[in-house]
Amino acid sequence: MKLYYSPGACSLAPHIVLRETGQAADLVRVDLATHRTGDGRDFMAINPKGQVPLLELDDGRRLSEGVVIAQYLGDRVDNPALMPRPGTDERYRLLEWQTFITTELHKGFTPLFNAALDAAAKHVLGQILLKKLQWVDMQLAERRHLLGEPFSAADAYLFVVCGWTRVVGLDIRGLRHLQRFLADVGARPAVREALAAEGLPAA
Ligand SMILES: N[C@@H](CCC(=O)N[C@@H](CS)C(=O)NCC(=O)O)C(=O)O
Repeated sequence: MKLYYSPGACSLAPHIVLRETGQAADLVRVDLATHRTGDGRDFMAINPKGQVPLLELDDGRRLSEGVVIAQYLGDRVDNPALMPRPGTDERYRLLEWQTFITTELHKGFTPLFNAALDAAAKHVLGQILLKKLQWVDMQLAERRHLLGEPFSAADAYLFVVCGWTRVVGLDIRGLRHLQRFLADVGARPAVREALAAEGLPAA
């Protein structure tokens, strides 16, 4: 398999799932500004959406959308903590969290990276995002990870999007349950390996 990624982007979430489940894939770096891959190919010809992550299977089929890629990778191995089995209550809880993270958090961050948006607009959008992160912080007061005790694919995704707060200057230092969660997840060997493989500092 090949995982197309950009360092620290949302592709880091399925990358963590790969390593947590001990599966191998070649990492292909993509420059999102030029849409060129590290080996000089036109990424738009590979994924016309122009977005990472993209997973290329050994038979050449390609899968986009990070939440789906994480589920695909999780379903290939027997690890019901990381990826609960289809049809179980835990699986629906996982989907609930992945959907919340992708629609409410991930896409809430996207305009904050947009250089064309002015500071006032970014402040308003940042405060909306902060309210959602405060709610997540409250959820983590009662549980170690999003689904309870075990680490799941949703935790990998939350870890990645929260890392962007530092880049966009959103102050979440006061969210102590979330801080504990981020330190905890950042210390996982698979997470450290994924960060190092993308050339990123440890969390
Ligand atoms: N719906 C997609 C969104 C992926 C996405 O937003 N990827 C960003 C990086 S985090 C990207 O590739 N941005 C470049 C672009 O949109 O041109 C998913 O969840 O996988």
